[in-house]
Order: sequence, then structure tokens, then C-alpha cells
Amino acid sequence: MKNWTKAEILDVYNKPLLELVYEAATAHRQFHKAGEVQISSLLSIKTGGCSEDCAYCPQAARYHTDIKVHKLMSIEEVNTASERAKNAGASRMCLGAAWREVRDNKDFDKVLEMVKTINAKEMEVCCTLGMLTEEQAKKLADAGLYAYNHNIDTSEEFYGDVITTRTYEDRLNTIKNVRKAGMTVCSGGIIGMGESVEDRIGMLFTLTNLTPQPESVPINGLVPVEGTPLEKQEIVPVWDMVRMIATTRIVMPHTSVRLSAGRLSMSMEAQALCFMAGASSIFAGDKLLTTPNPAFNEDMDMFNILGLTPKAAFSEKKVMA
Ligand code: SAM
Ligand code: DTB
Ligand code: SF4
Repeated sequence: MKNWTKAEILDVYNKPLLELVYEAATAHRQFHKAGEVQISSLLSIKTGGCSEDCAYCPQAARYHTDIKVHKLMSIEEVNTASERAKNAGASRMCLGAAWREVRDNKDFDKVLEMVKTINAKEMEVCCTLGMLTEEQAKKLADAGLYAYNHNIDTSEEFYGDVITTRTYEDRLNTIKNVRKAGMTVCSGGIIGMGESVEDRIGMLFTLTNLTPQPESVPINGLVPVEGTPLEKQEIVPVWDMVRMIATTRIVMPHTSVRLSAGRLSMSMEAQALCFMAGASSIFAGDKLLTTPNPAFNEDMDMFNILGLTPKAAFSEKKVMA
């Protein structure tokens, strides 16, 4: 696999937009079935009250946001939600918890049960629970966890401007532990937080240099939430979103590029360009973790209009080193 330098990634990012989209679409077609888009379903199993200071996040206890704090859901509730998601066409279920890290307690045992329950439905199960030790990663893998989401969020240089309660190194360590346990890695970030283009490139550079590269890279447009330090950020221009998705597709041609948070402020035309540029997954359902997402029916209309079909579970190959 090609080793990209930052300068090369920047050159890709800065290509004339339509040329960039064309090249990304071409790369996309080499390793993916164009027109297939995975529907993933997000469920916040433990909401709010988090000890971290991630400047974008409505779930940090220290910011005063209008979210409903909720302790860990029951296994039954998670079972019902995943059944509903599966019936609606989702092939991946992603469980999110507002934790700094996983602790070895009853709540973790409950999450392991949730993973087993969903796994038995032939859905890909993904969790995003904060930092993990090697042992905890192993337990999740043994329970049948398919993927672990742990975003690096931005460049190493900008990271400290967004989060101070943990380091970039901490993030990379958890990703290592996930790999050691044999699970697939989902790691990406957010644009629109006030970062420079170089920071976006720095983030992609870090991701391309992981060996193996992540099987899944979510690109989130910041959803500015009242009460968080980033509440006043302007919505990122769709052209930046398209450039970021296209560049991710070109530098990591095997990976699943996820058009994640931020779709509510994008038109169908803008999203169509993102699919053209290689986005192969969305989170569908009226809510992301705590913020609104396009209505499910509207997304299905979009699939019909654009001729997209939902991707089946486990249809993507693991990325080789
Ligand atoms: N607490 C765990 C962690 O931080 O890894 C898991 C949950 S956390 C909410 C998952 C990811 O959601 C973050 O890494 C961030 O990339 C994304 N996220 C959170 N708030 C967001 C926002 N307002 N806009 C866009 N993405 C956001
Ligand atoms: C990811 O990169 N984006 C998703 C998923 N991984 C967990 C989360 C987006 C959260 C957006 C803000 C919210 O709804 O709270
Ligand atoms: Fe906590 Fe995760 Fe939100 Fe950061 S992103 S405040 S770790 S829930």
C-alpha cells in the first residue's frame, strides 16, 4: 500500500473539486460496489455526565447542554432497538457510551451481553465506549464485537485545542489494543471545529499510517451544540465535506468512508456528491447519539432517488497491512 506524505495528501485535497471527485469515484469503484451504502444505526446506551472536556461534545458533564442524562440502558432496550434497526435495513449497530474509559464493573458485563445479543442477529456490532485496555478489548472481541470506534478527531497538533483531559497518544494506544484483540478499527474525526486544512491533512496522515489502516473512517461535520465551547462554530461548507471524503477515499481506497454527523444541514445534492466521492455508509435514524439526524423516511427517499441500495452485513474485507 502506498505511503502518503502530508504534502501529497494536501495536493490531493486541493485538486480542482470535480477532478478530485472523479478520481475519488474511480478509486471507489476499484474496491467497492458503487451504489451500495451501508446503513448503520446509532444508539446512545449511556448518555451524558462524561468527565472529559471534548470541546465539541454535548455529553461532557462540565458543559451545560440541553441533553437528557441517562444511565446505562437495559439489555432488553438495546435488543428492541437493534431489532427495529435490522428490520429497517441496518446492517451495523453502533453502541455509544459517554465514558472516558471502560471500567471492569457490572456495566461492562452488561455491555458484553448486549454485544452477544446483537451479534446473534447477524448484524455487525460496533461499540464506542472510550479508552480500553488490552484485556477489555479481548473481552469485547470474545463477545463477538466486530468493530470498535475510537476517533482521533483531528491532527496531533490541534488535538490539545479541543481536548485536554487525554492525549492523542492515549487514543492511539486504545486503537492498538483493539487491533491486538483482532477487531476491526473504526477511526476518523470531525471537521468544522476551527482546524486548518493542514490539521485535516494531519489527521488523514495519522490514519493512513496506522498498520493496518482502519477498516472504517467516519468523517463528521461538527454539529455545534449550545452550551459547548464550539457552539458558535459555523457549519462547515459542504465543499469541505466533499473534499474531505474524496481525499479519504483516495488515500485509503479499501476503507469504508462514513458520512457521519452533519447530514441534517446538507442537501440531498450535497450528500449525492459525497456518495459519488466514495462515502459508503451513513448513520440512519432520527437521532445520532444526542443530536437530530435526517428522518429515516427521507433517507429512504434519498436512496430511491439516487438508486442506492443498503449494503449487507460483513460484506467488507478486512484491510491488510
Ligand atoms: N466517549 C467515547 C469517546 O469519546 O470515544 C465514545 C462516544 S463519542 C460521543 C464518539 C465520537 O462522536 C467522538 O469521538 C466525536 O468524533 C463524535 N462527536 C461527538 N460530538 C460531536 C458533535 N457535536 N459533532 C460531530 N461529531 C461529534
Ligand atoms: C462517529 O464518528 N460519529 C458518531 C459515531 N462515531 C459514534 C457519533 C456522532 C455524534 C454526534 C453528536 C451527537 O449526536 O451527540
Ligand atoms: Fe465524553 Fe466521548 Fe463526549 Fe469526549 S466525546 S466528552 S469522551 S462522551
